[in-house]
Amino acid sequence: MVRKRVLSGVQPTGAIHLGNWLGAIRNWVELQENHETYVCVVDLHAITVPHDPKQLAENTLRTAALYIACGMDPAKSTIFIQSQISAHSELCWLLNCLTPMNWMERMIQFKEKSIKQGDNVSIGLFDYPVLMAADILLYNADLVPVGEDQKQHLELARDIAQQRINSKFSSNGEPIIKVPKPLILKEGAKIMSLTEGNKKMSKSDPNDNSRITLLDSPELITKKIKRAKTDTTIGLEFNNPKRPEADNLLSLYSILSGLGREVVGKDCAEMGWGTFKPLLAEATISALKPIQTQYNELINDRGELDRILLEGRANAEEVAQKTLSRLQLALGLLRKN
Ligand code: AQP
Repeated sequence: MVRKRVLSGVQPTGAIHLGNWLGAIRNWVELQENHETYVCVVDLHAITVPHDPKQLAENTLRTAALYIACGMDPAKSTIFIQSQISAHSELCWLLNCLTPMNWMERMIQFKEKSIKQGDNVSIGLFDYPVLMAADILLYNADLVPVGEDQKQHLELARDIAQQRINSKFSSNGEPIIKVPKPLILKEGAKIMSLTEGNKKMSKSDPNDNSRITLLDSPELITKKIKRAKTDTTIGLEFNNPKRPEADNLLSLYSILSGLGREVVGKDCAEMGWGTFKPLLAEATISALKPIQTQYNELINDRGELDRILLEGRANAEEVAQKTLSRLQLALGLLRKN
């Protein structure tokens, strides 16, 4: 049976945290078992906001190593760095010329992210969804795992592929570009900030205490959990909108301990925060330990990491160049013989 192709990625905008792992990378690890999985570190997206070049290079490498440490298997998946495949930027330009401005003006994430940047909003940030469309369309992805915040961007990629490319430029009725579908995952884990229960955990939150990163030491994890925002109610519960912190920390505990929601819901129903927090800290430290061990091995064996990324790059390059050439031809751009 032909396996469906999936594409996804994370921006190296900071240290990978529990939200990135539980909401994204963990799902890829399952998907790679019966899908053809392409995952990249989307460093070109990371430069759409102000960045430190040294930090970006380091975060890019760390993110790739963490994909593998979390269980992405180079023998099953293609793992690569976005900017090393020039076709992403080239396709982005072609798509820019085909995408109506008013489609872009509707993008909610741009409106939200641009507010954060004040006067420093780049054209790249505005163009982010087109670059994301290029990422997806280059690899003929059948499916793209998307959370609520990325649904609109995937819709844009589908509209560009269908309405602006296939229906306008196909000379024989055959699609030039595959139109991807969203992959809505069963149990989408949205992890919230440790310091504000209604805000998602985020790499770029200026408050380090708002997130637990996958490389935090046991001491730091314990300290961050100890400081995490709580309320004055005794007993923890899921789904009480007035208690977002309780819901978030209990959800984290149910996933990280492996006990599941039903068990922890019962076990913690009458527990005070002082008893609960050390349990959560212990579960977090244990869950991250194997990842940290594998990460340390890999990051200290640069030869192996480079080899994996080079192989991923070669696989990705082959597919990406074919798609790019198809569209270049369809648009009337003369190709080299
Ligand atoms: N808090 C979260 N809970 C669940 N999933 C999350 N993801 C991010 N935060 C959470 C998922 O991780 C992937 C990474 O996406 P991204 O790097 O492209 O950007 P993002 O969603 O904007 O992630 P961050 O960590 O919040 O980064 P910054 O601060 O740079 O914007 C996506 O699949 C996302 O759903």
